[in-house]
Amino acid sequence: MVADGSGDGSVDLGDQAVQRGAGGETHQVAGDGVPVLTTAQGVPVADDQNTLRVGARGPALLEDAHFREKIFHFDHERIPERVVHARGYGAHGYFELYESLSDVTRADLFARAGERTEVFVRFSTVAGNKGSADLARDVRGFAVKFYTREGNWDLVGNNIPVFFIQDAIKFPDLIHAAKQEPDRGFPQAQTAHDNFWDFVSLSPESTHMLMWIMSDRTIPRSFRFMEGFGVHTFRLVDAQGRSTYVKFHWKPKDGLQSVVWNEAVKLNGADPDFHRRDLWDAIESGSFPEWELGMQLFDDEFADRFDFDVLDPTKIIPEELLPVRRVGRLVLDRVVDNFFAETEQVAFCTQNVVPGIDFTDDPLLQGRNFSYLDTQLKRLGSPNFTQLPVNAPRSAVDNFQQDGHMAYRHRRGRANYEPNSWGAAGGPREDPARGFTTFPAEVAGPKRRIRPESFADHYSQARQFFLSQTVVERKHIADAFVFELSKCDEEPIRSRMVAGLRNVDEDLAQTVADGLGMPLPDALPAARPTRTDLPVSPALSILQNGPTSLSGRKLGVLVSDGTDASLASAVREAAEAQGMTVEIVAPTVGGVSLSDGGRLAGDQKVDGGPSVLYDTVAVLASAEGAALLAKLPAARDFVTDAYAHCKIVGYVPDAAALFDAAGLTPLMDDGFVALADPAAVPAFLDRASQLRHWERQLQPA
Ligand code: HDD
Repeated sequence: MVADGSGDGSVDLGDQAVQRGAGGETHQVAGDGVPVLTTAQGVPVADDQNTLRVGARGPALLEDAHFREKIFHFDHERIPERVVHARGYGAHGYFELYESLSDVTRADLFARAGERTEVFVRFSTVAGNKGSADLARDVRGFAVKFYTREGNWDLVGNNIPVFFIQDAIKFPDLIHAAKQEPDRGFPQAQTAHDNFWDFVSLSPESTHMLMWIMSDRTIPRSFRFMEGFGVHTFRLVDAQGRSTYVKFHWKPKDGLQSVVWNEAVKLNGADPDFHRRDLWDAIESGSFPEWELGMQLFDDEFADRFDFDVLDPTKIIPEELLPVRRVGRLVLDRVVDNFFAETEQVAFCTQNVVPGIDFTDDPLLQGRNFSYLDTQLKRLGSPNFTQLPVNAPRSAVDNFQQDGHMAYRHRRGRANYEPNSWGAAGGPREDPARGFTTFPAEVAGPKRRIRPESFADHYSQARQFFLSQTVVERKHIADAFVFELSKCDEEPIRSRMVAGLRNVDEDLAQTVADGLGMPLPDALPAARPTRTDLPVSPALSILQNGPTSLSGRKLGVLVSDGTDASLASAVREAAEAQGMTVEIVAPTVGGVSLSDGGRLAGDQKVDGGPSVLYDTVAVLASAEGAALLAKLPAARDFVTDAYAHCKIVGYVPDAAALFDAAGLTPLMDDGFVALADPAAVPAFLDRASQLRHWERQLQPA
C-alpha cells in the first residue's frame, strides 16, 4: 500500500504518482495526470487493444496474462438474480425520529427525538426477471435496512399490507405459479396466465390479496407515490420487557398515485426503466423522496377482541379502527455509486432485528426468517456477505466467526473461541443487559400440521377492500380481473375464479363474468360466510388519498416552431414553482424557434416522449406548427393518449389542427383547459393538481 505523504492525496514515486480518488480508492497516475489502467494485480497495462500473438496475424498466445485475467473476470461478472424481487432499484437516505418511543420499545433508533439513522432502501417488482420492465402489474417490494447503533434492522415489506398465503410452506408453489411457466419460459413479469390463476383460484386465502393486486396499487406512478407495509404483526419490547404489538406502515409525503393499465402497457415500451429513472432523477434534482413511518400499536386485549387473527398475514387492521401513529420520516437523498455493489449486493433478511423489536408467531414471518439468510448465501456465495459495505453494520461487529470465501474482516490475536481465559485480550463477551433477548411468549400445545380456525375467513376483508374503493377504482379492479382472466386458456380456471368472486361481491362477479362472456357460476363453497357488516375504510383507496399538490409531478409541453415564447416560459415558471418537473417535447430534440425568435431546446423528440411519461400535458403549438404536428402519428398519439388516460390537457386555441386530426375536438371536456395567455396558467395548474379527469371513464360506452 502506498502511503499518502503529500497532504494533497498524491504520492510521488519518481515519474509515477499514486492518487486517491473520491471513494478513497487509489490510482496510479501518469505524467499527464490521467489514471493508469492496471491488471487486477496492479500491474500497469501497456496495450488493452490487442492480444499477444505470434506475428501480425496470430495465433494468440496463452502467455497473455492480461487477456486471460480480463476475460476470466468478465466471464464471472453475473451472480444469480434474486429468486423473487429480481428487478429492483435502491437508494441511500436516513430515518429521522419525531419523538422518543421509549414508552413502547428499547430499540436505540427509536430512543431520541430528532436523531437520524442511516438507511438503504430497495424497491422491486416480484415476478419479473432482472431485465423486465418497471410497469408490470405486480406487487412492489419496499425493503429498508436501518443501520442502527445497535446493529442492522431490516424491515422487508411490500406496497400491499397483506399476502397471498398464510403459511410459508406455500411460498415456492405461489412463486412457481406466478413466474414464467416452466416448459415455455413465458409469460414473464405478469400473472396473466393459467398457472397463476389456477393456483390462486384453488387457494381462497389469496382472495384478499387478489383484490389488492387487481387494483391500481400494482401499477404505481412511481415508487415515490406508493405506501409501504411491514405486513406481519411484529412486537416492540420496552426496557422493562413489556411487549406491544405493531404493524408498520410507510406513508408517502406526496400522496398516493397510480397510472392506468393502458398507460402502464405503453410505459413499458416507452421507458422500461420508468420507475428507476424517476427515483434517480428525483434524488439527483434535490427533490428527495420522503415517507413517514407509521405504527399501529396494540395490546393483547385489542388482539383478542379484533374480528380477525392478528397473526394472519392475509388480514389488515383498518386504520379507522386503529389509527396509524406517525413516528418519523424516511428521506432518500443519495443515489448509489454503483448499481451492482449496492443495489444488487444488498442482502435483506427479515431475521435482522435489533433489541426492542421482535417477531410474533405469524407462520409466514417464521418461514421468512429461514429463507432470507439461506438465499443470500446462494446469491452472494459466501457467509461473509455481511462484510460488503452495503450490508456491513455501522455499529462495531465483534465475534469469533472466521474464514470462509472472501473473508475480509478478521480478529487479531490468539483467541477465536469463548469462553476463554485470555482476559481482555480474549475478545468480546456477552452483555445480558444490552444484548438482544427474545420476548418470553408462553407457548403450549401439541405439535401438529394445522391451520388455525381463526385464519378461516377468506372473503370478508376482500369485500371490505372492494367496497372501500371509489367507483372508478372498482371499475379498474373489474377490468383487471377481466384482462388477466382473458389470458387464461382454461375455461374451468376462469370459472372457478369468478365463483370465488361471488363470495366477495355479486356485482363484481357479474361484471367480470360479463367481461369474460361467460355465465355466472355457482359461488365457491366458503369455509366462513362473508361478513357484510365491516365498515368501509377510506384509507384503502388510492384516489381518496391522492396528492394535495403538484409537487414531484411531471409536465410535458408539446411545442412547435412559432410557439408563444411568453406563454411557454410562464407555464414552465409556474409549474416549477409548484415543484413540477417540466419537459419540452418537440418535433426534433434540437428544439424549436419561438415566436420571439429565441430557441427552445427539446428534452424529447415527440416519438420518444409520449404523453404516458407525464402526469399532465400542455400543447403550446403555433397554428402552423400544429398543422405539421397533425401529420405526425406520435403527436396525434400524444394527445389521444392524454385524453384516454384522463389527463388534464392545457392547450392553446392555435393548436386546433392537432386536436382535429386526433379526433378529439368533439370530446374536449372540462379536463381541457384553454391557455389563451399567461394569465390562464394558474387555472390550468389548479385543475392539473387533480391529475385526472375520471369522468371520461364513467361515461357509458
Ligand atoms: Fe420475500 C425477497 C418481501 C414473503 C422469501 N421479499 C423479498 C424482497 C422483498 C420481500 C421486498 C426483496 C428484498 C430485496 O430488495 O433484496 N416477501 C416479502 C413480503 C412477504 C414475503 C412483504 C410477505 C409478507 N418471501 C416471503 C416468503 C418467503 C420469502 C413467505 C419464503 C418462505 N423473499 C424471499 C427470498 C427473497 C425475498 C427468497 C429473494 C431475494 C431475497 O430474499 O433476498 O428469500
